[in-house]
Amino acid sequence: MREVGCPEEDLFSFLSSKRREDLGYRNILSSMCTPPHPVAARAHAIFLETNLGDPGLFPGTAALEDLLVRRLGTLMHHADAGGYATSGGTESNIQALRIAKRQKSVKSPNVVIPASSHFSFTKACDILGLEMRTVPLDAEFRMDTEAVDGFIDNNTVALVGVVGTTEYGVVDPIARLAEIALDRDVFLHVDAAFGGMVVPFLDSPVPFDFRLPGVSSISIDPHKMGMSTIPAGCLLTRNPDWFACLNVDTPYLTVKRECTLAGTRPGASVAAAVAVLEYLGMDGMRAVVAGCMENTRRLIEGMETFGYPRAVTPDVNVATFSCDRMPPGWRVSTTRNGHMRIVCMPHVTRDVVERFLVDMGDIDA
Ligand code: 0PR
Repeated sequence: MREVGCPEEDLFSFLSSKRREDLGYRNILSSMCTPPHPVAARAHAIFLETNLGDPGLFPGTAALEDLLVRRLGTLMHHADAGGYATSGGTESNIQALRIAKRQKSVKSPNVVIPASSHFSFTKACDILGLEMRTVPLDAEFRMDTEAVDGFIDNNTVALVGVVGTTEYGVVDPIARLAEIALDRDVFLHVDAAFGGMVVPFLDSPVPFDFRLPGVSSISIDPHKMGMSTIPAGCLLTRNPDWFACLNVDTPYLTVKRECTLAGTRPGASVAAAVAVLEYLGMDGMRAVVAGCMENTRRLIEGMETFGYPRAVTPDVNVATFSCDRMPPGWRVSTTRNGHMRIVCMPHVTRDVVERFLVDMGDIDA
């Protein structure tokens, strides 16, 4: 550290210069994050110093966390779901598997997950000492439910399905997984970190949530399609009491027990998440999602006109292509199978899609 502090103006010109080194979202087509909605940014600023790790000091902010859980629980067709605001999909997935592991005491626990699952499950299995059993995908990159049964045994503590896969934007056959989970008496965790804020707002959403009796828990991230500030995730459970198995004593806090993974937790991004849901409502979210899906379809159509076929028709706003050319100045990503991947987040407007297609056309010309 400096012996003597630096003048504020110098400090901020230094910080601004660093910030200018960041890429603007304008040309980023690879991200599942997006600039926060203006009401999210405004709410965030009001709650900067709030800490949900000691909720008795911030009862107003804690009530907003409860409201977030109730709103997302209702969206998932279970207003009384248990839950808390996590730092994102990774923490939600770790905590869901912790609960599942606690619920079934076996010597060599394993989890059965699709090959498409997010790498947060690799971290979760490492931390929790779980064997990760990876189920292959079908031709459309969905978990092959025919194969699932063969991977489950008496040591299986959880089955996982994904709603809106990170790389191909497809939804696993959750209804079938829920049947298998009930039949084999296994905890079913649904990773809807991305798709949880998309699928419910589609014209004809496939059921994937607590309406299916076999679904035990759901990850859903406001800091992705919920346009909140970072970090804002949420883990929901069918039974609120399930969190008790994670409790540790916190004798000197305003609460005596805590089930969260993090101790100090931001209230600002939780207020931001609530702000977006309240401001937009179902109608507003439907409009945002309809726009993203429309842009996804237009992008696919445009790319196919250039001779770059889609890898799969996605269920959410993630488009993938057989295409090895990249127009300069754009950020796209490449899946593990070598497909070009573009996430049509709210900042990827129709204009952005058209500009991208013009640039793609130019490299071909
Ligand atoms: N589950 C799914 C289905 C996800 O897609 C992700 C993240 C997670 C869990 C983990 O969520 P957190 O990152 O919130 O812990 N998916 C994105 C990805 O890995 C995250 C991301 C977002 C990466 C923006 C890059 C980026 O620029 O691609």
